[in-house]
Amino acid sequence: MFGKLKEKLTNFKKNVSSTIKEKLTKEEKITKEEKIIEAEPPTQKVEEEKKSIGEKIKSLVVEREVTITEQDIKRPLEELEFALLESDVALVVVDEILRSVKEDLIGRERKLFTSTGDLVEDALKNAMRKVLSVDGLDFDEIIRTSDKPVKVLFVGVNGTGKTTCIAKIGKRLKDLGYSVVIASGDTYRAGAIEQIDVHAKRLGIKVIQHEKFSDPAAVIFDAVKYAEARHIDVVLADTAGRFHTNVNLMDQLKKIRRVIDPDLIIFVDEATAGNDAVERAKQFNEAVKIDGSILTKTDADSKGGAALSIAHCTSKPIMFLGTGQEYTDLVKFDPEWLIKRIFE
Ligand SMILES: Nc1nc2c(ncn2[C@@H]2O[C@H](COP(=O)(O)OP(=O)(O)OP(=O)(O)O)[C@@H](O)[C@H]2O)c(=O)[nH]1
Ligand SMILES: [Mg+2]
Repeated sequence: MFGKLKEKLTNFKKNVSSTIKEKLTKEEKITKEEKIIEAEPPTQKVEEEKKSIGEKIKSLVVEREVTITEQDIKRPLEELEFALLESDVALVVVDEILRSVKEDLIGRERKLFTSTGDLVEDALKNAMRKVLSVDGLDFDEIIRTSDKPVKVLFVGVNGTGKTTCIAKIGKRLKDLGYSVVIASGDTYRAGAIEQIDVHAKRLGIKVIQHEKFSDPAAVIFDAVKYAEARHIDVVLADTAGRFHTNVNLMDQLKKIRRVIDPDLIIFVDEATAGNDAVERAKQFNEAVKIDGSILTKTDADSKGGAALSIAHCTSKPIMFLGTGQEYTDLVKFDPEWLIKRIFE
């Protein structure tokens, strides 16, 4: 997960560290030269002096601090910018990360025994915290506090993992003690009704389904009525994959939203889609106003760009990450968890 991003950030750390090391060495050299000039007369003593000079310089420099200047990190920052763009991090997020890292590092005084790498890592982590943390709803809090049944609608383009997410979340909610019903709202794709049926049977969750090509709003409406009548806690509503460019299908989604009035609309996309996923999230947010995102297939994503960008670009939190094909491959999103993953 995020292997390439990790590698690129490590390079940035190395670059800044070596720049600062060079700077220190230069200063040490100057000190050394000063010391040699002082060392008079040029006898055998000078040789001894030279040998132990390293030790002496060390103690001199220990007291010294090296200040990181804008010039020191100019090149490494340019390389970082390129690396982040290459990792599919959205432009605004790249700018925000660079701004934050710069602000944190420039003017920082690095004592000899503090590692530059640690300083840089802290600055990067801090920048990531800023772009990953947005105000928003906590999934579990919504489920706990909303009037029942809580209606959750899953939207997104084709094949991103919506149905699998519903199964995973259905299991998670059941394990937490909630009762769940699934609305088979993808009445369009061949095999979609059967697919969710298989998941639901395995998990022991009731599914409400209609005929193929029937109105998805009607199916989801029925599922809500079913849940209301039986005091079921949560309705998880599947929808057919659709592109934000398809006006008719987006209108259909707006109709579903009108009819159902969901408590949560969750946009699902695959982390591997990078910038595309972020752009789509923005479009879906404009069309139906999403409450958060789920990024799937993070197990196959080495770039990490979508994970770093999607919350900042939609101002809506990432709620979960899909980390594989098993029902348990679902991680509740926490910026610290992701940051740890990137730097561990
Ligand atoms: N590796 C991996 N595969 C996943 C993950 N989530 C879903 N998948 C796979 O992605 C494929 C598509 O998943 P679906 O859940 O059918 O996607 P969908 O968005 O419902 O697709 P449509 O209904 O066709 O729009 C399936 O083969 C899933 O097993 C994940 O987190 N990791
Ligand atoms: Mg589906």
